[in-house]
Amino acid sequence: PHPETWWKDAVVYQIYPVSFLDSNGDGFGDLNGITSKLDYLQDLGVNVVWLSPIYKSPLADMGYDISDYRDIDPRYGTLDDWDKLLAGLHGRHMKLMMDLVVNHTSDEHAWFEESKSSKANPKRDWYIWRPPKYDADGNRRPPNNWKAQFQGSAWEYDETTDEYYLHLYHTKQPDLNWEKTEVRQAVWELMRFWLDRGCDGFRMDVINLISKVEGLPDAPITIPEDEYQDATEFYANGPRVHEFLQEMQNKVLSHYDIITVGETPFTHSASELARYVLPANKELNMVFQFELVDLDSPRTAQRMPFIHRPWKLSEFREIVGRWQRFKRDEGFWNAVFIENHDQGRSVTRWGNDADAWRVLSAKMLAMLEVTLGGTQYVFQGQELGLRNFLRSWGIEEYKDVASQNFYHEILEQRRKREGGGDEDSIDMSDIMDGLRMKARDHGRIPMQWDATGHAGFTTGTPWMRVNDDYPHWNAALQLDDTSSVRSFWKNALRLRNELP
Ligand code: TEU
Repeated sequence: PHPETWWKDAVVYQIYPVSFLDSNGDGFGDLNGITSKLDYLQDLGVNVVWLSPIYKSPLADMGYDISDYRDIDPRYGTLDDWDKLLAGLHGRHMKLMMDLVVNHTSDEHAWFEESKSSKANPKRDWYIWRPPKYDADGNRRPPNNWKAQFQGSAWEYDETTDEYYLHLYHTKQPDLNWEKTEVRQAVWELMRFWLDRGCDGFRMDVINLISKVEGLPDAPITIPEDEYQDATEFYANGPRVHEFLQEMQNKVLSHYDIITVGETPFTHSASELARYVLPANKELNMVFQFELVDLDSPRTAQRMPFIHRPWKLSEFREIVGRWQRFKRDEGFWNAVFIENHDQGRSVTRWGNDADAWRVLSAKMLAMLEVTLGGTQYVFQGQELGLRNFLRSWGIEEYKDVASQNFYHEILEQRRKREGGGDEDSIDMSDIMDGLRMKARDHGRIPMQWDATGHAGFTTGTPWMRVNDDYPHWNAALQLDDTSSVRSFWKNALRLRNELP
């Protein structure tokens, strides 16, 4: 046990609030739903709950687009409900971790509305604005060739001031300009707002993307037929990121006894990630590295994000082993996870979810996870062995903007290549195969509580279709069954706790 670094021994349970439990019948999960399930979580052996974003948001990227950092979206409840949830957790000696999404805001955030209103506005350079470029024919073009993570250009034109703003993700997620001292101060203040209200730590969304390379140069052309190019090397682990995080440590984190985990995509280099984690650098407790969950992605993942690549057990084992041994003596600390709200279900991807193997596969993966060194993360439904929904579900069942944009961009490309024509005549089966394994939607379907309508998730109409298997695959059945996946997880977590 590590009394002074309690977060090392923690079992963190990630809740995707919109899909956890709906207490008022509007089809969206909410804070009161979560509060009513705290005994379920405590019984499982959870010490910390991490909430994906519950702040005010137009939900263009399901809450990772925040329009007010200091309020709760009415679909999820109120600040009062949040206080009750916190009290319920603290009363059970559990802690609450919030999602900190500060690489970007929503375009509906007051800061952005001011910023876009005029070039003279004091908040103009809180975001990243650039004038258009013009090609030889006089057509208006974005300032550079960077591709957004959700397809298309990373720049959006705004008529008000005849300039483009940078958005690494959705057009409704403009990137904040961290070069600006006032922006950083505003972030430190909103962090203090939640910490002073009692929150016990942060998961920091894409925190390695906050510093962009000076001059925002064009990315090299890796795929000539594509209009926009992978530019991750110009914004992942950028020039000032460690300076910014040390400032955050100094101004905010060091004043509280909390847990911090950075999400650091597009980076498989362990030595690069060590800089965020090694205690001597005074930045974060740990990061989510993606080498393992990217194993079944093709090398062209920036272009074809949701395509599945066959993988070998030997590769899987090598990655796990290497990270377990990495710089242990210098205090590198792992975040152990295999699922989250951006991933297909582990039993489907890394095991076998057919009836004959599903329980065994889910238990095997649970055993792997709990026997690794690091802070343990469990994603909602993982403890039940929930699986991906079926290949037969049509594209309209996929609610994630990343799935939708990917599908439609490819559809459009193929239609052009075939000289226009009817959408239905275009073969998209490879894309549907990919989404069936890897879409973010599979982690986002409603929790399966019991065999009543909509799996007991809601009495209304769920915001997203419930998986078909819920009548025979749900928490109620598994709680009563000592040989279930849920019971295995509970015993495994208890064992882990008893034998550190
Ligand atoms: O995700 C970061 C991220 O880049 C990926 O894991 C993402 O799922 C992938 O690029 C999609 O193609 C974080 C959040 O976890 C995710 O839900 C948000 O959409 C994203 O940041 C933007 O805030």
